[in-house]
Amino acid sequence: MAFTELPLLQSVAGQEHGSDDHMVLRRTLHHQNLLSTPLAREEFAQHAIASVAEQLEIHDIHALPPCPAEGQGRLKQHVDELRRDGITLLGQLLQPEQIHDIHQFLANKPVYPGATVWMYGDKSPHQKQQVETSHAQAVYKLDDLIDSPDLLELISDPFLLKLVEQYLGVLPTVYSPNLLWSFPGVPGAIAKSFHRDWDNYRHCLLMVYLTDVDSKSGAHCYARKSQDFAATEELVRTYQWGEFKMNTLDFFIPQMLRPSPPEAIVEEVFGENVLQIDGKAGCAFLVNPYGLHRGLPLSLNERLIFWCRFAIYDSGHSYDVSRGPLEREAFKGRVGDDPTSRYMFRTLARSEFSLPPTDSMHNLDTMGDKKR
Ligand SMILES: O=C(O)CCC(=O)C(=O)O
Repeated sequence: MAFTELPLLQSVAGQEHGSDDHMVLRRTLHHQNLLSTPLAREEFAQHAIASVAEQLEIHDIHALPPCPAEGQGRLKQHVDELRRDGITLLGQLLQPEQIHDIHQFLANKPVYPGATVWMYGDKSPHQKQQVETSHAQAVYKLDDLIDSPDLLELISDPFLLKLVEQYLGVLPTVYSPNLLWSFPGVPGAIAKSFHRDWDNYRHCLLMVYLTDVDSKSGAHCYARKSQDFAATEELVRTYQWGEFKMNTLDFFIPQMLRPSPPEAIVEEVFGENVLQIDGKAGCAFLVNPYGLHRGLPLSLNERLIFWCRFAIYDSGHSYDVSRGPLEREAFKGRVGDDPTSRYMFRTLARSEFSLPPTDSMHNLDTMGDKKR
C-alpha cells in the first residue's frame, strides 16, 4: 500500500472527522489547535505524534540513524534547552566565505515584495534596489533559495535533523523555508509584535542570520519559557501586578482572535527571560515558535535571514511551496534520496510522498493578518 498524506491526516484528526479532503482535515486540525487550552494542545500533540509514527511504521519509513556517540551530549543539551526555554543557540553555522558566496549568488536574483512570495505583496519579481525603500520586506523564490550555496545543506544536516526529530518526538516534516530581506525605515513588516505561530501542535524553526544583526537591524527576540504553560503561570503569579492584571491564559490567546499582550507587558512579566539575539552573519538558533517571539523593527541596517520550519505533519502552512513542491532534479542530490529523506522533504522536493499542488492554509481569510 503506497503512502499518501490523507490517511495520515485522517488518523491525526481522528475518526469523527472522516473527511477525504486534505484541506478540510487541515482546517479542522488548525481550528482545534487555535481553540485548545495549552494543556489540551500538548495532549493532542502526543496523540498526533503517535498517529504519525504508526503511519510511518506501516509504510516502512524509518527514523533517522542515531547521532554518533561524540555528538550525543551536545544533542541532548540542545533538545533539553529547546524544551525548557523554547530556544537553543546553535552558534556560527556559516563561515564568512559561505556568507559571501550566498550574497554573490543572490546579487542579481529577483525578489518578491512582502514576507512571502504568494502573500502580502504583488507576487511579481523586482530587483531588490527597486523595493528596498518602498517595502518593509522582500523574499526570494523557492527556486533561488534551493540553488543558493549552503542553505539546503543546513536543513539536511544529520545533526540538525536528529535534534529536530528528538525534539518533535517523530520524524520531521520539513516545510516553509524562506529567504527574507527586511528593510529599515519602511513600515509594514510582519511579526514585529510578540506573537505565537500556530502552524502545528509541535513545531520548530531554524533561523540563520545572513547579515550582521543587532537592535537596529531587526534582532529576533524570544520570551524564553513562554512556550510552557506552567513556567508562564509561575512568572504571571510572581509578577507584581498593579491595578491592571492579566491571567496566564491571556498570554496564550491566538493573535488572530485577540491582539497579543503589548510588548511592554511581555518584557516586564518575562523580564530577563526575553532574549534579544544579536549576532554576526552565519549565527543560527532553533526556536519553538509557539513561544512568544518577534523581529524588532529595523532602524538602521537591512537584514537578510534564512529560515526553515519542521513539524509533526504537513499542516498546509507552507508559504512558497503552497504552489507545489519542485521537481527532485532541482535539488541536484543535495537532499537524501532514501525513503526517510523523501518523506521529510516531500513539501519541497516532489516524490511519491508529495501531495499534488494544493491550497495553502495561508490563503484562508482568518490567517490574513496573523502576524502584524
Ligand atoms: O523576523 C523575525 O525575526 C520574526 C519572524 C516571525 O516571528 C515569524 O515569521 O513568525
